[in-house]
Amino acid sequence: MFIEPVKPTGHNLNNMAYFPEVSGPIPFEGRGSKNPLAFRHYDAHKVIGGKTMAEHLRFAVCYWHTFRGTGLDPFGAGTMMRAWDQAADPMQRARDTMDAAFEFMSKLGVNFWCFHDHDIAPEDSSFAQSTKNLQSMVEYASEKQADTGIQLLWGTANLFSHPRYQAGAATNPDPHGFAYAGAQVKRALEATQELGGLGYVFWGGREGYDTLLNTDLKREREQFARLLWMAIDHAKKIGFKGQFYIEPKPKEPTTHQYDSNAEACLNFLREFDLLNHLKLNLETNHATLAGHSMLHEMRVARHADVLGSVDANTGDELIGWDTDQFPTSLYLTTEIMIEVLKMGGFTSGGLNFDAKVRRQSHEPVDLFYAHIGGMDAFARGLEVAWAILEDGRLDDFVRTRYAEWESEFGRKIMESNKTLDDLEDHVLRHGEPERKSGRQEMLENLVNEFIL
Ligand code: XUL
Ligand code: CO
Repeated sequence: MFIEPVKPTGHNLNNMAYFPEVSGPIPFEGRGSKNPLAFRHYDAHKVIGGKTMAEHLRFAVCYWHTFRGTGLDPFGAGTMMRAWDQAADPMQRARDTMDAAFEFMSKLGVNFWCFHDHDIAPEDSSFAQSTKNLQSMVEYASEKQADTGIQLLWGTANLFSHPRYQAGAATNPDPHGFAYAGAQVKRALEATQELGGLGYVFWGGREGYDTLLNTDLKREREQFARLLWMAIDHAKKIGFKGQFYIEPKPKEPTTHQYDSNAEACLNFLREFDLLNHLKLNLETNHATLAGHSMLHEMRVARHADVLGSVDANTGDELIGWDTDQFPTSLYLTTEIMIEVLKMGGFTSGGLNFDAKVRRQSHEPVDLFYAHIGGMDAFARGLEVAWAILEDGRLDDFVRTRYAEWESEFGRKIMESNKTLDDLEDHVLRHGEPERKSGRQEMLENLVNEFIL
């Protein structure tokens, strides 16, 4: 079922102070516009194939990078100017941050957001107090959602930052560590439900190992599956109907992460009978780290019916780590949107900008430039993808390339009506197969025909 998004404009813009450069909402001005605070391609109401751009793209802003990211890197301190992160009291800071978040999202004109439990509410001296903080911030967020019409795409628990998870969360060698993770998942899931969240993500940042010398890999994978099952059971108990996702990533911070790529996730989900309960939330920079293109990951997931949602970002060609940059390549966004269109569009999922501005882009207004660029790149990618699919030559080429498999001989092989003896007989009668060009360059030109 397609979930009707709220109108992208008309949000309540009263009381907004953190982004004075933008009186909002960001307007659509079209291709010729030279205004850096306007969309050139993203026209929320433009209809493509019976759905508006807003309905196709389902943009979400991520809370962690956008409002909590400091610009800290392994070599230097935070750089970001963030007026909402100044109050001495952590709960006041949390409320200020949420004010800034909803001001930003309203002005940008997105319909969805995503968060980790401790993005929105500070961890405190005890689990009970941390839970109170979370509940209080969920109430605050609930009001903001009602005021603006912005919906929660998904929630999650941060099971990787605190030192207690240094040896893993679900995959901790100590069941006490596992219990802490489970308790956190329970509360994060309940928070997600209370906010009407459409999904819940598991990203196994510490669910892997640094060295096999100290690791019982078999047991850890079983533990990971156990926690997922416990979450599914709890969802049933509390009536949470949202979609669960697992987000593949091969490494960083661990040397090896168990949910390393789409195919490894599929194997894991099948092995532990979880395939009916979780879909994949795919992220471009994670695909890159796994040595795959995002297109590969998307295609694998789509064919297995587990393509759920996308963390929209990109890596850097020269830096080997997860730089989480905003996506600007039209090739990338076109490829992603081809897969989304081919699966019939998002249902519970969307495009979540799990991306951060560069350390030198430290002013709040840079957050607007970053998201506007990403949204425009995806809007144009959607148009190009739609045009390529409508044109049909790309699909036709692939169909023709495999056409012989529809012949009687090809069909019989696949229907198990042929043996190796029959194949030898075929070769003896027909000799060498004819070689046909794969036409890669011609097809690359065809894609360019639509992008340029
Ligand atoms: C980390 C990452 C996470 C998940 C949510 O690489 O992508 O932010 O998306 O935990
Ligand atoms: Co992510």
